[in-house]
Amino acid sequence: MSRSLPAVPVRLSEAVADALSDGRPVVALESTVYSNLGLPSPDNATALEKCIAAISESGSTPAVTAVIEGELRAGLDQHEYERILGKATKAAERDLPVALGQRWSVGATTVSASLAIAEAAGIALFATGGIGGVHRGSELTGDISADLGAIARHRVATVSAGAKSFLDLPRTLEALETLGATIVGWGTDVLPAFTARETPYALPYRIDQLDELSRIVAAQLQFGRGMLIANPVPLDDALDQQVHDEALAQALDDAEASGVVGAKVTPFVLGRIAEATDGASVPANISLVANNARLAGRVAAALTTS
Ligand code: PSU
Ligand code: MN
Repeated sequence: MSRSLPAVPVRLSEAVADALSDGRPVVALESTVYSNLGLPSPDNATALEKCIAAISESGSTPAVTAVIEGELRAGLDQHEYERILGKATKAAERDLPVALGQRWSVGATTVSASLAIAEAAGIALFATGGIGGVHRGSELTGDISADLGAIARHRVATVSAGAKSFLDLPRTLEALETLGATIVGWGTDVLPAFTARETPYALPYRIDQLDELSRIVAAQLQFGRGMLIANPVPLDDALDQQVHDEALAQALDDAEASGVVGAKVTPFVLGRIAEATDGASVPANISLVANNARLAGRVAAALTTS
């Protein structure tokens, strides 16, 4: 006799619940990148507004994920946005049971947590900035983001501007392959790295047509698994490569010297890069995350019309 598992409890906003029950397109967003852990204030609010607008303009409904007052949420009401923009606790997928059990007031969901929530809600597309991955020096520290396994495992397609530039990018690609995560480049042959459009690392597939991309996503969803769509930062907003590389080298040195480890590494390094580029990394960051939200919205819309 088979018994079904209890469903993961996700509270949907009215707009998201209506869209899902009508079969209209929905795009999930994470909340860590918009919190004090991702972007400095007030740029975080700008980024969130732009992502929401980009999804709406594409004809899809935005569903920001978060933990609020001990509940998993997909879709927040306007007055609730300020909760995630402020001080929040980082919640990866493994933290969600604790966030529920301890009734966290605000948990900012990372990529892995957002994917778990999106899948439970039945949302097929998810947009973020740059995913977490295999950290440099992981052969010693073992630091590999839970984002990677979550991208492969959950039945949701993720749009990101490749992986964050401070990661070990070749190992990140290898890990995605090992996990069985399908990965395609949107208009690119190589892996983009966040504020950089290009890296030397080839992707297995380049896709240039939206209908082709949406057919691939539809097929992937039939397998009940997830995939990564690597979408380069728009040309005009990419960070100068040399400026970026210098800031990154400094940020990584600082992280090591300060003994930062674990979940604190990503927020620390992102903050140091913003400082070292005199804030130039921030407009690039806003542009790429909105660009990903737009593409996710277009794919979600194409999926429902095909
Ligand atoms: N990309 C950004 N800013 C961020 C993150 C990604 O531009 O803050 C967050 C995402 O939520 C991602 C998380 O899931 O960092 C990865 O953290 P870690 O490396 O600790 O797994
Ligand atoms: Mn980590």
